[in-house]
Amino acid sequence: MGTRRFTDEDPQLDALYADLADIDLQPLWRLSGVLTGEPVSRAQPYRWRGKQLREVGDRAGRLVPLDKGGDRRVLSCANPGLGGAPYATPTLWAGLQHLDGHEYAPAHHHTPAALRFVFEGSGVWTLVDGDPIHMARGDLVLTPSWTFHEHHNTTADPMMWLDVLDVPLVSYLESIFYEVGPSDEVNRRTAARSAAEQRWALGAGLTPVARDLPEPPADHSPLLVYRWSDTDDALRVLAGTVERDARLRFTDPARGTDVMPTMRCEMQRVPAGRTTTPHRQTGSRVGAVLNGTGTLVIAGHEFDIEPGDVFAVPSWSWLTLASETAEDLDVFTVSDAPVLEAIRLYREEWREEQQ
Ligand code: GTQ
Ligand code: FE2
Repeated sequence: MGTRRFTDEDPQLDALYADLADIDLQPLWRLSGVLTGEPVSRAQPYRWRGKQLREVGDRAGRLVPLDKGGDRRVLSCANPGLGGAPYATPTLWAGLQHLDGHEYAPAHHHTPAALRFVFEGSGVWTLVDGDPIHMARGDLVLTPSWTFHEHHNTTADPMMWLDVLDVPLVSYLESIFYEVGPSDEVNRRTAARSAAEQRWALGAGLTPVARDLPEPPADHSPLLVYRWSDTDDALRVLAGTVERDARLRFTDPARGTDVMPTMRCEMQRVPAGRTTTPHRQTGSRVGAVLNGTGTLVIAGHEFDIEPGDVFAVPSWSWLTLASETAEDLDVFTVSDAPVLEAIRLYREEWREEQQ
Protein backbone atom coordinates (compact mmCIF):
# COMPACT_ATOMS: atom_id res chain seq x y z
CA MET A 1 0.00 0.00 0.00
CA GLY A 2 1.28 3.48 -0.94
CA THR A 3 4.80 4.20 -2.09
CA ARG A 4 7.74 2.50 -0.48
CA ARG A 5 9.63 4.60 2.00
CA PHE A 6 12.76 5.97 0.38
CA THR A 7 15.53 5.23 2.85
CA ASP A 8 19.21 4.59 2.53
CA GLU A 9 18.89 1.52 4.73
CA ASP A 10 16.79 -0.34 2.25
CA PRO A 11 18.53 -3.64 1.39
CA GLN A 12 16.93 -3.58 -2.06
CA LEU A 13 18.43 -0.17 -2.66
CA ASP A 14 21.83 -1.46 -1.57
CA ALA A 15 21.44 -4.28 -4.04
CA LEU A 16 20.53 -1.81 -6.79
CA TYR A 17 23.62 0.29 -6.07
CA ALA A 18 25.81 -2.81 -6.11
CA ASP A 19 24.30 -3.94 -9.41
CA LEU A 20 24.72 -0.47 -10.90
CA ALA A 21 28.39 -0.46 -9.95
CA ASP A 22 28.81 -3.91 -11.47
CA ILE A 23 27.50 -2.78 -14.81
CA ASP A 24 29.33 0.59 -14.72
CA LEU A 25 26.43 2.92 -14.07
CA GLN A 26 26.28 5.70 -11.50
CA PRO A 27 23.09 7.26 -10.17
CA LEU A 28 23.20 11.03 -10.55
CA TRP A 29 21.30 11.48 -7.29
CA ARG A 30 24.29 10.14 -5.39
CA LEU A 31 26.82 12.35 -7.18
CA SER A 32 27.76 15.80 -6.03
CA GLY A 33 29.71 18.48 -7.86
CA VAL A 34 28.47 17.60 -11.33
CA LEU A 35 26.65 20.88 -11.78
CA THR A 36 28.26 23.54 -9.62
CA GLY A 37 26.86 27.02 -9.22
CA GLU A 38 29.96 28.42 -10.84
CA PRO A 39 33.25 27.03 -12.13
CA VAL A 40 35.25 25.03 -9.61
CA SER A 41 38.88 24.41 -10.53
CA ARG A 42 41.17 21.68 -9.30
CA ALA A 43 44.09 23.95 -10.18
CA GLN A 44 45.50 26.05 -7.37
CA PRO A 45 46.44 29.70 -7.57
CA TYR A 46 50.19 29.28 -7.80
CA ARG A 47 53.46 31.12 -8.38
CA TRP A 48 56.81 29.64 -9.41
CA ARG A 49 59.75 31.84 -8.49
CA GLY A 50 61.98 32.98 -11.34
CA LYS A 51 65.05 32.82 -9.09
CA GLN A 52 64.43 29.14 -8.39
CA LEU A 53 63.61 28.38 -12.03
CA ARG A 54 66.93 29.89 -13.11
CA GLU A 55 68.89 28.03 -10.45
CA VAL A 56 67.48 24.55 -11.19
CA GLY A 57 67.53 25.27 -14.93
CA ASP A 58 71.25 25.95 -14.79
CA ARG A 59 71.82 22.76 -12.82
CA ALA A 60 69.78 20.73 -15.32
CA GLY A 61 71.88 22.33 -18.08
CA ARG A 62 75.07 21.08 -16.47
CA LEU A 63 73.76 17.60 -15.61
CA VAL A 64 71.31 16.54 -18.30
CA PRO A 65 72.25 16.04 -21.95
CA LEU A 66 69.74 17.17 -24.57
CA ASP A 67 68.90 13.77 -25.99
CA LYS A 68 67.01 12.87 -22.79
CA GLY A 69 63.30 13.64 -22.79
CA GLY A 70 62.20 14.51 -26.30
CA ASP A 71 65.25 16.54 -27.24
CA ARG A 72 64.07 19.43 -25.14
CA ARG A 73 65.49 20.33 -21.73
CA VAL A 74 62.30 21.61 -20.18
CA LEU A 75 61.19 21.91 -16.57
CA SER A 76 57.43 21.82 -16.57
CA CYS A 77 55.46 23.83 -14.03
CA ALA A 78 53.26 21.28 -12.24
CA ASN A 79 50.31 22.84 -10.47
CA PRO A 80 49.98 21.00 -7.13
CA GLY A 81 46.20 20.83 -7.55
CA LEU A 82 46.42 18.68 -10.66
CA GLY A 83 47.31 15.36 -9.07
CA GLY A 84 50.92 15.18 -10.24
CA ALA A 85 50.23 16.03 -13.90
CA PRO A 86 53.00 18.18 -15.43
CA TYR A 87 50.56 20.97 -16.21
CA ALA A 88 50.35 24.55 -14.97
CA THR A 89 46.57 24.64 -15.46
CA PRO A 90 43.99 22.14 -16.71
CA THR A 91 44.52 23.39 -20.29
CA LEU A 92 48.00 24.95 -20.38
CA TRP A 93 51.52 23.61 -20.16
CA ALA A 94 54.16 26.06 -18.95
CA GLY A 95 57.79 24.97 -19.12
CA LEU A 96 61.17 26.58 -18.68
CA GLN A 97 63.43 25.52 -21.51
CA HIS A 98 67.19 25.64 -21.16
CA LEU A 99 69.62 25.48 -24.08
CA ASP A 100 73.34 25.42 -23.39
CA GLY A 101 75.86 27.37 -25.42
CA HIS A 102 76.07 26.04 -29.01
CA GLU A 103 73.40 23.44 -28.29
CA TYR A 104 70.66 22.62 -30.76
CA ALA A 105 67.22 21.11 -30.17
CA PRO A 106 66.30 19.23 -33.39
CA ALA A 107 63.19 19.77 -35.53
CA HIS A 108 59.88 18.15 -34.75
CA HIS A 109 56.23 19.01 -34.99
CA HIS A 110 53.13 18.16 -32.99
CA THR A 111 49.47 19.01 -32.87
CA PRO A 112 49.77 20.98 -29.62
CA ALA A 113 50.52 24.61 -30.39
CA ALA A 114 53.40 26.33 -28.61
CA LEU A 115 54.73 29.78 -27.93
CA ARG A 116 57.95 31.06 -26.40
CA PHE A 117 58.31 34.08 -24.21
CA VAL A 118 61.81 35.32 -23.42
CA PHE A 119 62.62 36.66 -19.93
CA GLU A 120 66.26 37.36 -20.56
CA GLY A 121 69.17 36.71 -22.88
CA SER A 122 69.39 36.31 -26.64
CA GLY A 123 71.34 34.29 -29.18
CA VAL A 124 68.87 31.47 -29.76
CA TRP A 125 67.21 31.11 -33.16
CA THR A 126 63.99 29.16 -33.44
CA LEU A 127 63.26 27.95 -36.96
CA VAL A 128 59.53 27.68 -37.66
CA ASP A 129 58.92 25.71 -40.84
CA GLY A 130 62.43 26.78 -41.79
CA ASP A 131 61.99 30.50 -41.09
CA PRO A 132 64.78 31.54 -38.68
CA ILE A 133 63.52 33.75 -35.87
CA HIS A 134 65.95 35.34 -33.48
CA MET A 135 64.75 35.32 -29.86
CA ALA A 136 65.52 38.12 -27.44
CA ARG A 137 64.21 39.56 -24.19
CA GLY A 138 60.49 40.30 -24.19
CA ASP A 139 59.89 38.67 -27.57
CA LEU A 140 56.92 36.39 -28.17
CA VAL A 141 57.56 33.63 -30.71
CA LEU A 142 54.83 31.33 -32.07
CA THR A 143 55.16 27.74 -33.18
CA PRO A 144 51.56 26.97 -34.21
CA SER A 145 50.11 23.48 -34.31
CA TRP A 146 51.95 21.13 -36.69
CA THR A 147 54.66 23.64 -37.69
CA PHE A 148 58.18 22.22 -37.56
CA HIS A 149 60.38 23.90 -35.03
CA GLU A 150 63.95 23.62 -33.82
CA HIS A 151 66.03 25.77 -31.49
CA HIS A 152 69.69 26.72 -32.07
CA ASN A 153 71.91 28.47 -29.58
CA THR A 154 74.53 30.28 -31.66
CA THR A 155 76.35 31.71 -28.65
CA ALA A 156 78.60 30.23 -25.97
CA ASP A 157 76.16 31.15 -23.19
CA PRO A 158 73.15 29.19 -22.02
CA MET A 159 69.70 30.67 -22.59
CA MET A 160 66.36 30.00 -20.91
CA TRP A 161 62.86 30.96 -21.91
CA LEU A 162 59.24 30.14 -21.11
CA ASP A 163 57.26 27.73 -23.29
CA VAL A 164 53.48 27.70 -23.13
CA LEU A 165 51.62 24.94 -24.95
CA ASP A 166 48.02 23.72 -25.12
CA VAL A 167 49.23 20.16 -24.40
CA PRO A 168 46.73 19.41 -21.59
CA LEU A 169 43.80 20.47 -23.75
CA VAL A 170 44.91 18.53 -26.83
CA SER A 171 45.74 15.57 -24.62
CA TYR A 172 42.29 15.67 -23.00
CA LEU A 173 40.77 15.72 -26.48
CA GLU A 174 42.99 12.71 -27.31
CA SER A 175 44.33 14.43 -30.41
CA ILE A 176 48.09 14.44 -29.89
CA PHE A 177 50.22 13.63 -32.92
CA TYR A 178 54.00 14.05 -33.01
CA GLU A 179 56.71 13.47 -35.62
CA VAL A 180 60.42 14.16 -35.73
CA GLY A 181 61.43 16.55 -38.45
CA PRO A 182 63.96 16.67 -41.25
CA SER A 183 67.43 16.89 -39.73
CA ASP A 184 69.67 17.04 -42.79
CA GLU A 185 68.92 20.29 -44.59
CA VAL A 186 68.97 22.75 -41.72
CA ASN A 187 68.65 26.33 -42.85
CA ARG A 188 71.67 28.07 -41.37
CA ARG A 189 70.93 31.39 -43.02
CA THR A 190 69.82 33.89 -40.44
CA ALA A 191 68.50 37.40 -40.95
CA ALA A 192 67.72 40.10 -38.44
CA ARG A 193 64.10 39.87 -39.56
CA SER A 194 62.35 36.58 -40.17
CA ALA A 195 60.52 36.10 -43.48
CA ALA A 196 57.26 36.38 -41.53
CA GLU A 197 58.27 39.81 -40.18
CA GLN A 198 59.33 41.03 -43.62
CA ARG A 199 55.76 40.46 -44.78
CA TRP A 200 53.63 41.01 -41.72
CA ALA A 201 55.44 43.40 -39.37
CA LEU A 202 55.76 46.31 -41.75
CA GLY A 203 54.14 48.81 -39.44
CA ALA A 204 50.84 49.42 -37.70
CA GLY A 205 47.96 48.95 -40.13
CA LEU A 206 50.17 48.25 -43.14
CA THR A 207 49.44 45.12 -45.15
CA PRO A 208 51.54 44.03 -48.11
CA VAL A 209 49.88 43.80 -51.53
CA ALA A 210 51.50 41.80 -54.30
CA ARG A 211 50.31 39.31 -56.85
CA ASP A 212 52.71 36.58 -55.79
CA LEU A 213 52.16 36.76 -52.01
CA PRO A 214 50.97 33.46 -50.60
CA GLU A 215 47.68 33.49 -48.68
CA PRO A 216 48.25 33.73 -44.95
CA PRO A 217 47.86 30.36 -43.21
CA ALA A 218 44.22 29.63 -42.45
CA ASP A 219 44.46 28.77 -38.80
CA HIS A 220 47.09 30.95 -37.16
CA SER A 221 48.79 34.32 -37.42
CA PRO A 222 51.18 34.63 -40.37
CA LEU A 223 53.41 36.75 -38.13
CA LEU A 224 55.40 34.39 -35.92
CA VAL A 225 57.20 36.84 -33.66
CA TYR A 226 56.15 39.94 -31.77
CA ARG A 227 59.15 42.07 -30.84
CA TRP A 228 59.57 43.61 -27.41
CA SER A 229 60.53 47.02 -28.82
CA ASP A 230 57.14 47.21 -30.60
CA THR A 231 55.21 45.93 -27.58
CA ASP A 232 57.07 48.30 -25.25
CA ASP A 233 56.38 51.31 -27.48
CA ALA A 234 52.70 50.42 -27.73
CA LEU A 235 52.42 49.94 -23.97
CA ARG A 236 54.07 53.30 -23.33
CA VAL A 237 51.66 55.13 -25.61
CA LEU A 238 48.63 53.28 -24.28
CA ALA A 239 49.66 53.70 -20.63
CA GLY A 240 49.64 57.47 -21.16
CA THR A 241 45.94 57.32 -22.01
CA VAL A 242 44.53 55.00 -19.34
CA GLU A 243 43.72 55.45 -15.69
CA ARG A 244 45.07 52.18 -14.39
CA ASP A 245 46.79 49.58 -16.51
CA ALA A 246 47.53 49.26 -20.19
CA ARG A 247 46.61 45.92 -21.71
CA LEU A 248 47.50 44.80 -25.22
CA ARG A 249 46.42 41.73 -27.09
CA PHE A 250 48.76 40.09 -29.59
CA THR A 251 46.76 39.60 -32.78
CA ASP A 252 46.96 38.11 -36.23
CA PRO A 253 47.88 41.10 -38.45
CA ALA A 254 45.93 39.67 -41.40
CA ARG A 255 42.67 39.09 -39.53
CA GLY A 256 42.79 40.82 -36.15
CA THR A 257 42.00 37.58 -34.33
CA ASP A 258 43.97 35.80 -31.62
CA VAL A 259 47.41 34.59 -32.70
CA MET A 260 46.46 30.91 -32.54
CA PRO A 261 43.12 29.06 -32.24
CA THR A 262 43.72 27.84 -28.71
CA MET A 263 45.76 30.52 -26.96
CA ARG A 264 45.23 34.22 -26.33
CA CYS A 265 48.36 36.24 -25.59
CA GLU A 266 48.36 39.60 -23.88
CA MET A 267 50.80 41.98 -22.26
CA GLN A 268 49.74 44.16 -19.38
CA ARG A 269 51.60 47.16 -17.99
CA VAL A 270 50.69 48.30 -14.50
CA PRO A 271 52.32 51.72 -14.04
CA ALA A 272 54.35 52.22 -10.87
CA GLY A 273 52.21 52.41 -7.74
CA ARG A 274 48.95 51.36 -9.39
CA THR A 275 46.64 48.39 -8.93
CA THR A 276 44.45 46.74 -11.56
CA THR A 277 40.69 46.34 -11.26
CA PRO A 278 40.06 42.76 -10.10
CA HIS A 279 39.11 40.63 -13.09
CA ARG A 280 38.02 37.06 -13.66
CA GLN A 281 37.28 34.96 -16.70
CA THR A 282 36.27 31.41 -17.52
CA GLY A 283 39.19 29.23 -18.53
CA SER A 284 42.64 29.33 -17.06
CA ARG A 285 45.65 31.55 -17.51
CA VAL A 286 49.42 31.39 -17.22
CA GLY A 287 51.26 34.61 -16.40
CA ALA A 288 54.91 35.63 -16.63
CA VAL A 289 56.54 38.68 -15.10
CA LEU A 290 58.93 40.52 -17.42
CA ASN A 291 59.61 43.76 -15.55
CA GLY A 292 58.97 45.27 -12.15
CA THR A 293 57.98 43.93 -8.79
CA GLY A 294 54.72 43.96 -6.92
CA THR A 295 51.90 41.83 -5.63
CA LEU A 296 49.69 39.34 -7.35
CA VAL A 297 46.39 38.34 -5.77
CA ILE A 298 44.64 35.26 -7.17
CA ALA A 299 41.36 34.28 -5.49
CA GLY A 300 42.52 35.90 -2.25
CA HIS A 301 45.97 34.28 -2.28
CA GLU A 302 48.72 36.86 -2.24
CA PHE A 303 52.10 36.39 -3.93
CA ASP A 304 54.98 38.81 -4.22
CA ILE A 305 56.26 38.84 -7.77
CA GLU A 306 59.47 39.79 -9.56
CA PRO A 307 60.91 39.36 -13.03
CA GLY A 308 61.08 35.73 -14.17
CA ASP A 309 58.17 34.57 -12.01
CA VAL A 310 55.51 32.37 -13.62
CA PHE A 311 51.99 31.99 -12.23
CA ALA A 312 48.78 30.03 -12.77
CA VAL A 313 45.29 31.54 -12.55
CA PRO A 314 42.48 28.97 -12.26
CA SER A 315 39.16 29.44 -14.03
CA TRP A 316 36.86 32.14 -12.63
CA SER A 317 39.44 33.26 -10.03
CA TRP A 318 39.75 36.95 -9.29
CA LEU A 319 43.09 38.34 -10.39
CA THR A 320 44.61 41.62 -9.24
CA LEU A 321 48.07 42.97 -10.03
CA ALA A 322 49.71 45.74 -8.05
CA SER A 323 52.93 47.45 -8.99
CA GLU A 324 54.70 48.50 -5.84
CA THR A 325 57.94 50.07 -6.91
CA ALA A 326 59.03 53.03 -8.97
CA GLU A 327 59.18 50.70 -11.94
CA ASP A 328 56.26 49.66 -14.16
CA LEU A 329 55.09 46.08 -13.81
CA ASP A 330 54.94 44.24 -17.15
CA VAL A 331 53.13 40.92 -17.17
CA PHE A 332 52.65 38.57 -20.11
CA THR A 333 49.61 36.28 -19.99
CA VAL A 334 48.38 33.34 -22.00
CA SER A 335 44.84 32.02 -21.72
CA ASP A 336 42.62 29.44 -23.37
CA ALA A 337 39.97 32.13 -24.05
CA PRO A 338 39.79 31.55 -27.85
CA VAL A 339 38.63 27.99 -27.18
CA LEU A 340 35.98 29.11 -24.69
CA GLU A 341 34.81 31.83 -27.08
CA ALA A 342 34.55 29.37 -29.95
CA ILE A 343 32.23 27.13 -27.96
CA ARG A 344 30.37 30.07 -26.40
CA LEU A 345 31.56 29.45 -22.85
CA TYR A 346 33.61 32.58 -22.39
CA ARG A 347 32.57 34.92 -19.58
CA GLU A 348 34.50 37.65 -17.85
CA GLU A 349 33.85 40.36 -15.34
CA TRP A 350 35.53 43.19 -13.49
CA ARG A 351 34.90 43.99 -9.84
CA GLU A 352 34.54 47.68 -9.33
CA GLU A 353 35.56 48.39 -5.77
CA GLN A 354 33.21 50.49 -3.68
CA GLN A 355 35.03 53.47 -2.19
O1 GTQ B 1 60.36 23.46 -27.64
O2 GTQ B 1 59.52 21.99 -28.95
O3 GTQ B 1 58.13 22.97 -23.30
O4 GTQ B 1 57.90 20.21 -27.96
C1 GTQ B 1 57.29 21.15 -24.52
C2 GTQ B 1 57.24 20.45 -25.71
C3 GTQ B 1 58.81 22.70 -25.53
C4 GTQ B 1 59.59 22.51 -27.85
C5 GTQ B 1 58.08 22.27 -24.44
C6 GTQ B 1 57.97 20.88 -26.82
C7 GTQ B 1 58.77 22.01 -26.71
FE1 FE2 C 1 57.96 21.09 -29.75
